[in-house]
Amino acid sequence: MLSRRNFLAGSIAAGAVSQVLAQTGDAAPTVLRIERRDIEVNGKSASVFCIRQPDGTFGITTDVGKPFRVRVENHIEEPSLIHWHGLAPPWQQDGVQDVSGPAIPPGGSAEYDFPLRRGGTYWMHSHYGMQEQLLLSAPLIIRDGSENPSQQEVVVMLADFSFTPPEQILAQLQARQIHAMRDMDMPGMEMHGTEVHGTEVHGTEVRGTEMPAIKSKPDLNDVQYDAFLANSRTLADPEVVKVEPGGAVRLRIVNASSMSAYHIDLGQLEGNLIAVDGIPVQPVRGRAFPITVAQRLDIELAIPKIAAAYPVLAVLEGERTQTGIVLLAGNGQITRVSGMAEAASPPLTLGLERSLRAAEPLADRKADRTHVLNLTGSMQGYRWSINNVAWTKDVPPLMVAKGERVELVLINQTKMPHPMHLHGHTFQVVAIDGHRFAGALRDTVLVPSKSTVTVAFDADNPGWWAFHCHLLYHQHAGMFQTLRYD
Ligand SMILES: [Cu+2]
Repeated sequence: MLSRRNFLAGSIAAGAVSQVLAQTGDAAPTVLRIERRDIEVNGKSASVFCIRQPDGTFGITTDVGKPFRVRVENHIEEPSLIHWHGLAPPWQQDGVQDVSGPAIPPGGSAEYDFPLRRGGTYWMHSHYGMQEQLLLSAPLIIRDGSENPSQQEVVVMLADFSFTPPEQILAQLQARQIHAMRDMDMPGMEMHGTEVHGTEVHGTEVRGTEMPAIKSKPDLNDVQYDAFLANSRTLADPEVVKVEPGGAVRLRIVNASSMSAYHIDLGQLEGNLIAVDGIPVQPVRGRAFPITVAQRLDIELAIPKIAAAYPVLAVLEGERTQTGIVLLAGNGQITRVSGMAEAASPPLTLGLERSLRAAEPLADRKADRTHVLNLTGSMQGYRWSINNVAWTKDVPPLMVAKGERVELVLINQTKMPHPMHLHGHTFQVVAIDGHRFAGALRDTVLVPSKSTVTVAFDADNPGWWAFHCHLLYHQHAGMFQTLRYD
């Protein structure tokens, strides 16, 4: 056996995980290849990434009880690393650049092997650089036996797409902020440390905290995308999934977007929301459900007996733009669905979150430790931060101890919403703006502007774990922290 110390030292070198593997099993791993592929968006070809098996299957579908035994092969021209979003692997296999392990070099591979304790709708994505923006993500579905065999499963991966490379998008965001700083450098307009993000996205108007007129309105969508995709396609040429008239469908919706939140619009259908972030909730019936970046929704649908097309749409938060797929029952007619909803959607709220109740909540317990985390932002250089610290490897991790019940109080002091994600653990939403309740179990929670959300988790998976805003450019700019315990 490798000692833990040796293992940690070894994990700096590629191949450490496979050393451990040699001791644990010999069944052939599932191969996942990180590859380039061409897709067509708005009539133009684009080269993006993907994660697929040698037979072309995107991502992986597996079962609880089976080990997650995977070999990731890097077939692209740059290093990469895959994070298993929502799973609780040993931390060295969590796939976060600079935290849990070395990147996989071009032509290299890495092995993963850990038990799957819980079923649900998860996903995988690059946690290296900004590759996630280039669609380096895939579904990760774990069946647990609760599925209804007569129910057809439909996975919908949502993504935001830009022809502009992510590095350039970030540079533009930074340049716009600096430009805005200069514009704001005028008498009576002082900058304060936080809460100065918020230049107008579409033009030259400068907004800031000193202007009371815009205080009530959160800033949304600080990147302007060229397209929004559902299973890599726009509504100009959507994926059409054949379903049975009178049949049952389980939608597994994954918001794999880098920066964009949506309202899922089921149109004339009504659905039962049965799980969020892969974990069962007491069912909620509805036609519209919010989904922020990195979250998942499992929705059961009863397809009417009438042969028809039933679009499942995702309307961009605060905008009219929409994407989606079409469920086609029988020989129904497909009519073209516009890429624009009739009216702009509202900003996401915590209305649904407040009403969600975990099917199996955490045991009732007082917190042993509470961390108050202010979500902070500075316009200068597009620097997003936690407690005014933009993360580097030198930032001390949050301290917790094994066995503790930990609460994180997330106070959003900025004007943008932040979807906050904890690695390696599942947390429960236990308070919104001070009102306590036993909410959903999740791995990613929306913290709207000027709101406070408290989440609780049991420190039962020692290691070094990331906790960050899942908006790609916020995370990259420093709204990132870690927690670490033995
Ligand atoms: Cu953020």
